[in-house]
Amino acid sequence: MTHKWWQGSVVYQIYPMSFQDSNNDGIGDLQGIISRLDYVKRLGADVIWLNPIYKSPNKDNGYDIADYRSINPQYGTMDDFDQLLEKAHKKGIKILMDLVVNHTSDQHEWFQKSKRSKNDPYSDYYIWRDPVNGHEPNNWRSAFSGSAWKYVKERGQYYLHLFAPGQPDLNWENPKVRQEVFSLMRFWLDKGVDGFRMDVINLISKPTGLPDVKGTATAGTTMDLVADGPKLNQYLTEMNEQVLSRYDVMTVGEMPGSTPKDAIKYTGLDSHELNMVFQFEHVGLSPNPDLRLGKWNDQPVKLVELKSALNRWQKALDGKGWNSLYWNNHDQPRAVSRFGSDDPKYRVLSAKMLATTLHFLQGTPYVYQGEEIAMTNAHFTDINQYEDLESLNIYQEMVKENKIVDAETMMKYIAHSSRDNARTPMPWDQSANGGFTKGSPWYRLNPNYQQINVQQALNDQDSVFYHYQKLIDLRHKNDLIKFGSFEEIDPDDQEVYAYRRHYQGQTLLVISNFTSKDISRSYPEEKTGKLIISNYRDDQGEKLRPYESKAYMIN
Ligand code: TEU
Ligand code: CA
Repeated sequence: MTHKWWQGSVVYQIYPMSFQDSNNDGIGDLQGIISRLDYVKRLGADVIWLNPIYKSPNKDNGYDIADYRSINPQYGTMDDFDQLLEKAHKKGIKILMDLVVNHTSDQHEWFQKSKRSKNDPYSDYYIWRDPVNGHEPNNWRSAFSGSAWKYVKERGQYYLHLFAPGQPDLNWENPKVRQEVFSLMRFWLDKGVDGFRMDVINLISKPTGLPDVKGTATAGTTMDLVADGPKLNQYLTEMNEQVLSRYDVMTVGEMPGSTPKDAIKYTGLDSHELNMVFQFEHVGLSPNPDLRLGKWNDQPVKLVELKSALNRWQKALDGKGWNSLYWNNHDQPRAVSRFGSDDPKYRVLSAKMLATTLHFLQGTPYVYQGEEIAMTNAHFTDINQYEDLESLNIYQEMVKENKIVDAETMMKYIAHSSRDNARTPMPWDQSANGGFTKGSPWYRLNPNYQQINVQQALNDQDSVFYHYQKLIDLRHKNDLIKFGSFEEIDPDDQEVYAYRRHYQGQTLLVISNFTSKDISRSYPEEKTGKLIISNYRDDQGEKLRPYESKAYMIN
């Protein structure tokens, strides 16, 4: 296979609401992003993925789109967007848009018309069902608590919403819906955007007959049942034929619950659907043993399980598909808090360790804003400090309504797992509100922004930022890092994540101590290899210090 540009690229993810405010209304915006393009360039990223910036009532921060062809005024205008695209392209940075087409907002014109009556041209744009014995059509649960169905009087029917009630699921069975989606994709591609990150794209084809979840119906078991539906392949093939194949773009499908086998089906090097998927295995580890609580827990991840998840994907896709590599994003707690240590003593060391471990795997790495300065979880303790509907609803459901856990325990789970950990505004410097805004920020900053901010990182040659810069530079210059095959080492080692990459007679050996202890390990090639990166100043061979991470190139 010929190498594609996106295989050698590093993506920087921007959450526009929390990146940089330019007009002091407290909300990040497009001009703010433009003003920070040089920062992204300095890091070395090739592509920016923008979370949704379309018109939206923001029930789910833009993942509820009311108009796919207009910019949310809080972010600016279409003119601002065109400027961003042009300026990014001039600097050699590509722009990836978020495509959210499993559902729309209930404010979208299609839904407004669809809910009016059963005899409207839009009536079949969504998934409507009659009540069954006066109840919901099945037992499916929404990802954001409660039933996945909502009753509408005008039609005397329920509509399906796998996410919030303000996010009705589109009916992909309807060919008109598919044409609408393909047409809006062309609208953005014709403007010159460089591709799409496709939101929950493996949920668009619902299982035939919409059967009940067997056993306990939870958000998680509902998603597992709906994922990878019978017509997903058909829809993605059509999308590729009618749209994607006509442009040189990059696509990544967000696919909760998908396995390497599914990923090869949709992203296989000779399938013509998507380029890569976001899989969830490594970010879904250590769920709560109580199914009803799902992801809400406060237990650390076991290294052996983490390696097993990541290595499985590395081995399965080698030569057959392409991985996307990420520790965190706008839906996940901060990487250093979850997989490393945010204790000030180890924060920088462990963040660099995580970066090295991830960036030397095979695939396209994604850096989520703030990860490059090792931002931490916010450690909020009061439910009033949270903003995201997922956290607020789960607290209401588990503590107030069903009394499944006490408030204090739930607050620990939320502090550990909430998406809000990723959504605190970007701290640029030590000034008020971290230089994010001169107004009043839409969401509170992480209380540690005086210590952890971009200015501090740029002024310190040993910062996490420069470590990422070096990793990205090494990837750009080195075909082994881009394309080398993967070999796992000691999968049962509970303290060290080590692996090898091979390419045209060269080997890369990567060794990371995931603990805060001094330990000792030996690997044969270490003595003959050339150290290419480390998070300590010197190399002590077999001795591995807390969170020590290093890589050797062996010719
Ligand atoms: O996320 C889909 C998803 O499966 C989960 O990550 C989910 O949002 C939640 O975090 C489970 O705990 C995508 C978007 O990334 C997310 O921001 C949206 O809220 C969601 O789809 C709905 O559009
Ligand atoms: Ca603003």
